Amino acid sequence: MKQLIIFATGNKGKIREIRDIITDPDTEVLSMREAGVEADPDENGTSFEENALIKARAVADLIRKKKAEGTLSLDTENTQITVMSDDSGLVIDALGGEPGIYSARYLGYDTDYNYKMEQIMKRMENVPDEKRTARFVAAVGAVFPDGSEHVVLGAMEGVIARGIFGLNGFGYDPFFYLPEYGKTSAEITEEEKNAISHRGKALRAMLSLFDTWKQSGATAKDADTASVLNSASACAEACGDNK
Ligand code: ITT
Repeated sequence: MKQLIIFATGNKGKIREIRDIITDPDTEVLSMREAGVEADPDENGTSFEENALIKARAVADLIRKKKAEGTLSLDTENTQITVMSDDSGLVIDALGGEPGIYSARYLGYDTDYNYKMEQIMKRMENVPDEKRTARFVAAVGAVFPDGSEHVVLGAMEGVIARGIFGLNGFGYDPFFYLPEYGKTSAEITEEEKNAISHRGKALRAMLSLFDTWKQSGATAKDADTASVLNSASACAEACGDNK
């Protein structure tokens, strides 16, 4: 059986990183646009995990509907389709967890990120260095070929800088300072970022869960991956509080 992962995202920065993280040559990765199954569900969950599942479920439902209608424009013969999604954001401790699950929508979905970062830095002008801690959080959701739903979390710890540095990455990367590199996550290479990032950790955990599922032919338990996530507890706290 061929494996096809359809990623329920319209974010080009995410999909670029996801393609670099999924290195298995036997697994094809398509964005929902490439697969012709674009969904835009209301992300009305109260946590990263809920929103990730809302997105994955919406695309999986659309695939099921299109299959039933015979309008799915994909060659699905001998192919198992898995839908995955990523709901992520920046959790800043000094701002009570903001922008959190609202990171994409913060100050307007289409607002320039330099402006968003400048506004956040203004709000944090008087926050001393030691209190500028923050983390990127990603929940990767999935609907496996048997219809079972799964979600895992990953986090990357850092500090909000006092300026904007670097051209790599996307979104809030240019002011997210990584003390161990002495650089922002927009200054390290994509390879370096994927090795330590929230998305890299969560996606690798999900892929390992998926491997277990494929090998056992049964539904693996989400709890199996808990030990894989480096910052699982810190992350779960941050995500849980960020409502
Ligand atoms: P999809 O829902 O289509 O996947 P989105 O951009 O709307 O795309 P989210 O609702 O998950 O996705 O919002 C995530 C936002 O969090 C993203 O738009 C960035 O602003 C920020 N973000 C997440 N991961 C990031 C990263 O690795 N680097 C910089 N910013 C990131």
